[in-house]
Amino acid sequence: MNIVIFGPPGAGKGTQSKFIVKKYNIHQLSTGDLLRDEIKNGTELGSKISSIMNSGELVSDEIVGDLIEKFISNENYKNKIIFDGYPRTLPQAKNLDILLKNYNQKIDIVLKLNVSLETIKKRILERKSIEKRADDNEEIVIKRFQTYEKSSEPVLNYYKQTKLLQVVNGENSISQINNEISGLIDSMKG
Ligand code: B4P
Repeated sequence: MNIVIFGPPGAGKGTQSKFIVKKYNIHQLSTGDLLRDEIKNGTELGSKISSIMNSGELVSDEIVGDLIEKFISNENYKNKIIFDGYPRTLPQAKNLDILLKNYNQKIDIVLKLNVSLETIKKRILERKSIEKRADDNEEIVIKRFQTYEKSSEPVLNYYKQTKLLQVVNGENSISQINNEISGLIDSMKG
């Protein structure tokens, strides 16, 4: 089973992915985490992308595409991935389909978390006090939200044309969302 979890910054993609990973014994592929690792490790790629991330823009499709291919091509993760934060653009969505097909896999469900900008601002400012992420401040969050609306809307339309898309109310409590997502996954597995 491969899952895509989709939604604005701070929607709870990472939070819900961690729960899904435990419950269904699959692996989380968070492009945000992979990119932050590159920055932390001081790689050449890391220095290239840190200013992009901290301005609220998206890193290029090529860079994230390379990062996810390493994961998809790994036999240990075959059909056991939750894509957290990928795809974020239409070319990424198309690339994901191609890559999965090349490795004899497919997406089984796309979960979209719906959350308002007001809620996102509140959550991200709370997270800032805990994790101290460089891109977690109000101004950048608004920019990230605008980037999301511009780049990700076509992704949503792309998945609307499939039968894979399931919309979840991301304003609910973490455990309510957990339950709703479990119900969707369980009913899909039949
Ligand atoms: P990400 O790391 O994906 O960051 P995010 O969208 O902010 O986080 P997420 O939705 O996972 O929120 P979380 O669960 O932590 O991306 C960061 C940057 O990386 C992007 O801006 C971009 O530059 C770059 N990037 C990543 N992927 C890319 C791609 N594919 N292409 C190009 N660039 C890419 O939740 C946030 C907070 O809310 C947490 O503190 C949590 O405790 C709280 N929370 C969650 N759910 C809650 C709930 N239901 N109720 C109350 N609080 C909740």
